[in-house]
Amino acid sequence: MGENLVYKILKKHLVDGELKAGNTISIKIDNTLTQDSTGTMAYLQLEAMGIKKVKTEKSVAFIDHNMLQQGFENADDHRYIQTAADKYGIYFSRPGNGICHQVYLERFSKPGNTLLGSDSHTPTAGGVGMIAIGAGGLDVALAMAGKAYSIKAPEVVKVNLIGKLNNMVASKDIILEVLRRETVKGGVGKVYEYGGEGLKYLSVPQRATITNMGAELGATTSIFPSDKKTLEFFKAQGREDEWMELKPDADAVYDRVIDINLDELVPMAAKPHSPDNVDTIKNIGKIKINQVAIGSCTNSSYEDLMKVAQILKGKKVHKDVSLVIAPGSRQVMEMISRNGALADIISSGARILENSCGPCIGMGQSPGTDAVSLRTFNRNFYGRSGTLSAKVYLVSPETAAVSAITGVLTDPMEMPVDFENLSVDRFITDDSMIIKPAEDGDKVEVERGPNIKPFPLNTELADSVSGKAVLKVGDNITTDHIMPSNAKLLPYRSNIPYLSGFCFSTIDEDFPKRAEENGGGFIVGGDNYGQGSSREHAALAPLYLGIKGVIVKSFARIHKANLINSGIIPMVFENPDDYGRIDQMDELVIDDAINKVECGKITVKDVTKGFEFDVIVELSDSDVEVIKAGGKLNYTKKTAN
Ligand code: MIC
Ligand code: SF4
Repeated sequence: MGENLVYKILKKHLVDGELKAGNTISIKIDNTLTQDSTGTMAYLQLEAMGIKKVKTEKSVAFIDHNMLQQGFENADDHRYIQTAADKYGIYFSRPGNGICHQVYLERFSKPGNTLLGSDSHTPTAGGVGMIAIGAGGLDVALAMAGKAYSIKAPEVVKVNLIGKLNNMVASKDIILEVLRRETVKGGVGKVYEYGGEGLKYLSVPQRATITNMGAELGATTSIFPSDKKTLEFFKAQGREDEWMELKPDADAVYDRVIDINLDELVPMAAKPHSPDNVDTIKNIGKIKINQVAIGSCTNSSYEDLMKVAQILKGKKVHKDVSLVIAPGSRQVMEMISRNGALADIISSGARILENSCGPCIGMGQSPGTDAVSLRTFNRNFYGRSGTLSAKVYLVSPETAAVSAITGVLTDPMEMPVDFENLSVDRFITDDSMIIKPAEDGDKVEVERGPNIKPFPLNTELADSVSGKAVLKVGDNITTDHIMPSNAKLLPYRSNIPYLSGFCFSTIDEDFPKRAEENGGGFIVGGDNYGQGSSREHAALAPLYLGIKGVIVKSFARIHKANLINSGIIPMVFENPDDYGRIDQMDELVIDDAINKVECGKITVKDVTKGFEFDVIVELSDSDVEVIKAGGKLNYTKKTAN
């Protein structure tokens, strides 16, 4: 039986466990990445581990999220990360060099390697054949300290690409189609491996759009083979010595195969407020738009911006539309400035932002009240843009640029352009904004601003755990609901006491006060709880407010791991109907908690209503120890002594 590409790479990196779908395995991590909004926490945790130098092949710290510097907080965090990187042997990509995933793809990616990143879109690097996984900062810090990373061996879904995309249909439309079919929770426990004859028409940046937004499926990661197209990209980046061919066996076995006929695909959009709420542009109709935003780690490559420039050339942005464009990296910005494409963009009336996440994470450019915003990004969760009443549609760069001209949502096939010069033989490669770490880290002093506060630590699991169900929420709660990010909050990512005051604030302003007044307690939720970002703040803020356990119908992968790392018990209703029997503020009690966590099933008493229900706690053996110790940092310290 032939092997698929995912299992070939996992096999090479296997440290522990049997490589069979559903089993817990641990794998060696070759590379790590962090960005600033999760990085401060990751480096504080790395420092707490007391190691001298990272043990990975290469680790990189990027600054791309918190770039507004409205106060001293961002600049202080950048300084902290830069000095910590210098001390511990980590490469540092300076603010202005670009979005972590775009720069990683261009300058650091390596086919066949494993990458763990403290950002949920780390799978972007799967576009060149890496196994690239998003995780919480603590797991990334542990990988930097040389520890293997534990995951469930995934099921592998082959996405078989047939035929060729028509002009004005984009690789964004491929991933939107996959999301339409598979949904935002369909990918949990799976890796999507792309293959088929359609591969030969897709460039690395097009592939990276797909692996990037594969995060929205809830998947562990997504991957493409490393082939001639990949070699072209590595040559153009001046890194052909880092390329190697990687492909599945001809008779490779998959758990499932889905076919996508590229010839039949048409331009699509994800409607508010979920990336899987997908329909064709034609079906949605010509709705009036107020803002168009082009950029983010999904769609800000040289190829994307060349297309945008050629659509905008000689045209003007509609008078009622604000068009903002953020190139993905300094390489992209420099290339389009030197070849004149930027001039075409500027003369259309577009507004140019710096090379960073920007509006994607609510750092500026919030739409107006009730505004419709078309974005080439990957997430349109409620409130993420910074404006609660805004309606965000996720689209391709082609759809975005064409609609910016017409002022209404427009199918780009109505305004075809014969694109040229979408690829180059040689990118401008200038790594002067990537700082190598010090040879001798001992001499480096880590600089800490007053915004950096210690992170909260849990206590050992008690034998009786009780408290009120201080919050009851529905399905598909995102980490943007749990711990919102916007220009006002992002500067406080290293200050959990402050942030916790805004926990769940977009849906229930009183939650932090209620949790504190009741000494913490439990959160009750529906399906796919914690989807989206890898931010461990969505576990640390509840921990700070005293939350002891979360009881839901199902969890998203990264958030569940972050809860475990914080020592918060992740529980899943054995019978989902019990969800309906509990009301907010019911008193819940777990007796004999330590034994129950060990055996994987807990009986919870609803004292208010006078009934009992069972919940499943699906944990690996070491996760059980982590929960008992009150979180992974406590556990790591305990096992080190
Ligand atoms: C996001 O896209 O939500 C972020 C901001 O990049 C996050 C990380 C964070 O919350 O800091 C992610 O995707 O993990
Ligand atoms: Fe940045 Fe947005 Fe990408 Fe997250 S999804 S890394 S905020 S560009």
